[in-house]
Formats: sequence, C-alpha cells, structure tokens
Amino acid sequence: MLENSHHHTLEKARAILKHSRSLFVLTGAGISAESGIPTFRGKDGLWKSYSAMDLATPEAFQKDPVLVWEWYHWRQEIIRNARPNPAHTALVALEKHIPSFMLLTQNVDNLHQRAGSMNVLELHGNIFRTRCLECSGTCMIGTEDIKQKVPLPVCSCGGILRPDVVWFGEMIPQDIWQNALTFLAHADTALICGTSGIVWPAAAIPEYAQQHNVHTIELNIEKTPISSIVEIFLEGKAGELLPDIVNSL
Ligand code: BV8
Ligand code: ZN
Repeated sequence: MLENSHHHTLEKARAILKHSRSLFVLTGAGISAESGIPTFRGKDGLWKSYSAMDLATPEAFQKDPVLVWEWYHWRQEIIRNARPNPAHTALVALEKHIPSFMLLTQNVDNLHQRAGSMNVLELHGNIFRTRCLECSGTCMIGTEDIKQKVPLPVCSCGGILRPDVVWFGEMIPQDIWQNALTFLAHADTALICGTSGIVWPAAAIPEYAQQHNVHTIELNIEKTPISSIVEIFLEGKAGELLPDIVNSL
C-alpha cells in the first residue's frame, strides 16, 4: 500500500512540475546533507557540545568573537572540502527547464552557486562573505584567506570582520524577502526542499503559497510542521528524489 501511494504522490508531483511555467524553490540544510554538511538540528549539528542556536547569534559574537569565528572556520573547512550533490545539480537542470524560476535558500554554504545555479537568493547570507563592524564593507573570502587562521579577521579599515550571515534575532535582507514573496505570489508551484520548517520567516512560505493558490510540494526525509499545510509531501532524500523527478520531466 505504502509503495504505490508514494508512487502516486511522485506522479502527481511530476505532473504539477511538468506543467509549471513559474517555479519557486525554497531549500534548507537538508539539501546539503548528502554533501556531508551537518544540518542545523540534526544530531550531527553539534560542535564541541555547542548547538548552532547558541553560536549563531549577535550575543554569542559579542561575548566571544574568537569562539564564534572558530565555529565558522570549522564549517568553512567542511564546506570547502565538500561538493554539491545530485540534489543541487537537479535544481540547476530545473532552472534551465522552467521559464520562470526562483531559488531562495536558507543555506549559507554557497553550494547552489558551486553547482551552477544562476539566480540564488540567499535569505540568511553566505558563510564565505565577511562584513566589517565599522565600515560595513563586505567581501568574499578567497579559499586562500581561509588558511589565515588569525582568530579575529580584521578589515583594511581596522574594524573587526564578522561572518556576513543573518543570526537569530537579526533582520533578514528585506529586499530579498520582498522579491521572494512577490515572485511566490504569482508562481504556479512552490517546491520546499530539506527544511525543518522551524526558522522564521522562511517557515511562513508554505502558508503564504497556499493563500495565493500556488501548488505546494514538500520534499523531506521526514514529516515537518509544514507537512500538514502542503498539497504534496514527498518522503525521501533530496539527492535521490530530485534527480528522479527532474530527469523524468
Ligand atoms: C527574525 C545563518 C526578527 C546563520 C540561520 C525567539 C527569540 C529570537 C528570535 C526568535 C524567537 N522565536 C522566533 C524567533 C525568530 C527566529 C526563529 O525563527 N527562531 C526559531 C528557531 C524559532 N528567526 C530569526 O531570528 C530570523 N530573524 O525573525 O528577525 C526581527 C524582527 C524585527 C527586527 C529584528 C529582528 C533570522 C533567522 C535566520 C537564522 N540564521 N542561518 C548560520 O548559518 O550560521 S538559520 C539556520 O537554520 C540555517 O540557515 C538553516 O538553513 C536554517 C533553517 O534550518 P533548516 O534549513 O530547516 O535546517 P534544519 O537542520 O533545521 O533541518 C534540516 C531538514 O532537512 C530536516 O527537516 C531534515 O529532516 C531534512 N533533511 C535531512 N537530510 C535530508 C533532508 N531532507 C531531504 N534530503 C535529505 N538528505
Ligand atoms: Zn571596515
């Protein structure tokens, strides 16, 4: 029974995507899990017994910037040695296939860009970009800079650099957020992939899509708080299901 209902939902999702002219995709840490990147809330999300929630905050940086940079350097190293997985590649193919396409990611790992996605909106910033606390100048860290193991990277103006990511309690980039909502309101379909649906405001996306009569498809290895809102829930790994769906469009 389970098998053919799964097959049925897969066929339904394929049919919806096949006829979509404008597709909005939201991704979370789950899409990078098969690249070996620890997810935020998964058991592997811990570092030296700290949880991401403790460290990804302005307060943590204020209190101990060296510790927070140590955590980011650790994550940068893992990501630099990782590669995009078939889920990222499937989204690159999907972007080429669908006339109007937007990819909004909650991830900061730059893997969508490395996979070749052209138009990536980063809702939570990018772990390889720094921002100066003094002059607000931002710059992408080249891979060679990461070797620079100075505990506190400093800007040419002398100000301390922070990771250019959105911490908990910080505002998300309003231009990106407004862009995403405008696109979503007029899209045929929203594909929500590999997110626990816990972090706001991204967690509001399925509800917003439903309100605008947009088809909603969720892909996750397990049910989440948004699974009861979406039209179709596809259970499985993004690295397996996404290529399977995209190759058959
Ligand atoms: C804001 C960048 C307000 C940093 C991230 C109380 C106090 C303070 C704030 C709040 C509060 N209550 C609510 C809030 C708001 C808060 C929030 O939502 N908190 C939650 C925890 C309750 N949100 C914010 O603070 C946001 N800002 O609201 O501003 C404001 C208003 C006015 C004025 C000022 C401020 C900012 C949120 C951004 C936080 N930054 N990242 C960094 O990365 O270092 S969020 C972080 O979580 C990552 O970006 C991650 O992408 C994101 C979301 O998590 P997920 O992607 O869903 O990852 P997770 O591990 O949770 O789940 C993985 C999923 O994948 C699972 O479902 C798993 O089943 C699935 N999966 C695993 N493997 C696979 C898979 N799926 C498919 N295939 C697989 N192989
Ligand atoms: Zn500066």
